[in-house]
This record gives sequence, C-alpha cells and structure tokens, in this order.
Amino acid sequence: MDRLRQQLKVYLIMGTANSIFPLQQTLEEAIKGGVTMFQFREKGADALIGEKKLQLAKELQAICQEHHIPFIVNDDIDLAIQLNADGVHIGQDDENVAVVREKLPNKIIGVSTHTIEEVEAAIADGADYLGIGPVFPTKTKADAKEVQGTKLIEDIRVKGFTIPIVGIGGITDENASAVVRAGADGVSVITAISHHQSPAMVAKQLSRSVEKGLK
Ligand code: 3NM
Repeated sequence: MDRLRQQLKVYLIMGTANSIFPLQQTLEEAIKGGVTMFQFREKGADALIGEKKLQLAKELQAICQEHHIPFIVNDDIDLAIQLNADGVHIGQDDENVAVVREKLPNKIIGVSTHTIEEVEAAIADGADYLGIGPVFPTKTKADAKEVQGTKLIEDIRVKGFTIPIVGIGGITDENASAVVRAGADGVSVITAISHHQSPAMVAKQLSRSVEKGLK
C-alpha cells in the first residue's frame, strides 16, 4: 500500500481530447517533471476506438514502462487485460469492483467515489485506491458531480479509512497541497498538465505542492 501511495502523488490522466501537444510528448515531459502514475482516459465525441485506440494505448504504455510508472486504463477492462496494464480505473456507472477484481486479481483497481456510501462500498468490494471529486470546479468532465471541496476526503480519514486516496477536479499546483493536507495521498489532474505549455514544469510544481502538503 505504501508503494501505491507513492505512485499516486502526481497522477496524470489524459486522452486525445485533452492534450494540446501529441500525447506521447506530453506524457514524456510530464514524467520527466515528476508525474508518478498515468491513466489513459479516451473519452468524448472524437475518442479513438478499435485499432487506433489500441495503438495509442500501446505507445503510451511503452513510455510508462520505460520510466517505471504504472499505466492505468480508464473503464476499458478488456483493453487493460489485452495490454497487461498495471490496472484500471472505474466509475460508479461501470462494472462492479468485485467483478473487475475477479478479472484482474493482481492489478491496481481505482474507483471514483463521490459520497461516503460509495466510499464504503468500494472499499468493501476490494478497491485499491479511490478518486474523490470534484474537489474544485472542472470543465473537463461534462457530467461531474457538485463541487465538494476537501470535505469528503477529510470525512474518510476522520472515519479511520486508510485506503489510498487521490483528489480530482480542478486541481492545480496552487491548490494541490490543500488536497493532500486534507488527507489525500496525491492529486490527479487532466487540464493542469495536458493544457500547459510546459508539462514538465507544471508536473514539477505539482510535485512540490504535494510534498509540501505531506509535511
Ligand atoms: N473525474 P481536470 S472530475 C475525470 O469528480 C474526472 O470524479 C472527476 O479534470 C470526478 O483536472 C474529473 O481537468 C475531471 O479538472 C478532472
């Protein structure tokens, strides 16, 4: 669990809809700057499918492997199995955690949760880490829930749950330390890195902000 906590510190999420540069370039630079984990999230109207999606996923996975960071697939369990990815991240509308665990017994399973009931269910079903959000306003997820600040993260820790947590939604280098101070092990970001002219620089700043919050 300690290893996973380390890996969750600066968690980049991205798909073709997000990055202003080619994804491979953004990912390489972001890892050089200090990104510790990557999630391939291919969503939206123009999302790649089939062979093109597979090819891109393979290229991004190779970059993660070269730099020894976990490669996580959003939602697409079959793709994760096909690629022997390090894990999957699922939401409340996706397959049940317990069912996914049967398919991927030894992989990382992350779950998006938005209420304490969802948190308790995900833990009971065997999630390895939780994504809690949206902490701050976000334009990236059209169907995002109401902004909840850091309250749910604090509540989870007050209740004594030790499961690794990342905050998500509108997180930047300026607010990341507050998310970690509230009890998260790290932050996951899309826009902060993938829309930045210098992914390496902002990844480094996020990393510093997280470390500051952990002190
Ligand atoms: N999930 P950005 S918020 C993918 O609340 C996602 O579960 C959320 O993107 C949740 O860093 C979100 O650009 C979008 O705000 C995060």
